[in-house]
Amino acid sequence: MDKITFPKDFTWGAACASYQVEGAVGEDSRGETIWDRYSHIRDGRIYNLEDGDTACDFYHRYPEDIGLMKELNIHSLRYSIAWSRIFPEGKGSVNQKGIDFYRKLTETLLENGIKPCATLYHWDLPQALQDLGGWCNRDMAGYYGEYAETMFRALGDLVPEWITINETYIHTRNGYYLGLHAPGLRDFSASLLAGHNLMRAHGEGVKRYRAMNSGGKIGISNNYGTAYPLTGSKEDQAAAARQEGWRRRWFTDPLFGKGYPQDMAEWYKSQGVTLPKIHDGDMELISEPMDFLGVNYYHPDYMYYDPKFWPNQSSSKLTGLPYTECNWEIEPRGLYDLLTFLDRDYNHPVIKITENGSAWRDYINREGKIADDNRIDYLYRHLLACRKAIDDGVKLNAYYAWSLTDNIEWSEATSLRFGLIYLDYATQKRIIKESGRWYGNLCRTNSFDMV
Ligand code: IFM
Repeated sequence: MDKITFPKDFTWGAACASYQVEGAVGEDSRGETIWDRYSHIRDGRIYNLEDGDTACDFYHRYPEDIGLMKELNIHSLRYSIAWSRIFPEGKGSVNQKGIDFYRKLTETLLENGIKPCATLYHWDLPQALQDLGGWCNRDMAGYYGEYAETMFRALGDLVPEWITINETYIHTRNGYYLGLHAPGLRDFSASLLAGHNLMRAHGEGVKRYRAMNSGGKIGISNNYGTAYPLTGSKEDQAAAARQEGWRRRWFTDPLFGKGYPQDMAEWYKSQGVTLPKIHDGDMELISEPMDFLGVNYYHPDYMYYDPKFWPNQSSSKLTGLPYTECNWEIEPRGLYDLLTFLDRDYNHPVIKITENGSAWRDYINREGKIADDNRIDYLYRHLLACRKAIDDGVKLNAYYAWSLTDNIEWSEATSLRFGLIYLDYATQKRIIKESGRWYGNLCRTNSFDMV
């Protein structure tokens, strides 16, 4: 059987995020986050009125999860730090217990031969900062800078790779525009302003990291979904271009020194959107050179002209492809196209896939196994796309499966399972899924069988 082999030194990882796994929301002086506030309203905005109060209890059970990672030979864990464990009020005095937790977690990874990759912000903003306007407040970039520097000092000797911000597009779209995530706003102009400040915060993080000369690497994780026109009509083509303009170029061009895409800025003005005010130095800060671009990819966007959807006038539709439990179509060519577009448009950056994966209705079968062949199939097809992109010159050097374990999928809470490891939330028992075993074999051999 032919084998698909990856370059030597390729990193095979798995990812998770603080709010989604940690639980222990009231422990060790952790401050309230926007997700605690949002989920505790219990008006039906979260599946089954759930919350992340306990989640996977990773705060206490991380040694077990790290043990399972070791069993699977997973090389690296991408985890995130809860800002509110470090600064319960978002700024001011440091909570040493928070630092101690992340030091212990990071040391345990290293003791098990697992490379730490730490994300500084994965959506769980301290509520105290939301009370000051959240990401719409320009001062946030400075508060973030203080927090980031505190973490670089606390963990810089242990963590070789840092991610500043997770998914500016999804966080601002769902949290500030569509009201689907915390903090639950519905204001497109506010979402662009929040995005501008998140990208300024990213720049602050990169700048402060460089100033410390610690020798590690730093980048950002963006969420992309390659946009294709639903039909060949001019209207659908323009709708797809606008989606690409918003989801990809708006949140990537500035990072690489290209400024905001002019065509999109003009479009937004024509739709009555208030664009973020750009102050002197903002664009330079945002484009502080980083070491890699983190790519989170799940599905394509097949777009059609939809005049009712303000302001982009473009919506997506399912096209008949197989889809996952999230109703996300499975289209590996979207990942290949995305990787090659990013390589072409941003001067061949080093790329890490910092998330890719699928949710399915997993269950424990009569043999006590989770036989999730659909997840293996998804991984297989997307990894073939990665290999092809590498063959075509893309500088891809890491792949992180989303996710290590099933976890709290934000507003969908426990209803969507993305893990390589199954979580029985009632007992907190973990069971490695068949996909986890398949992935483990890939981590061990750096290859998989072509079928
Ligand atoms: O669970 C999320 C993650 O927190 C951010 N990226 C997408 C994942 C699946 O929706």
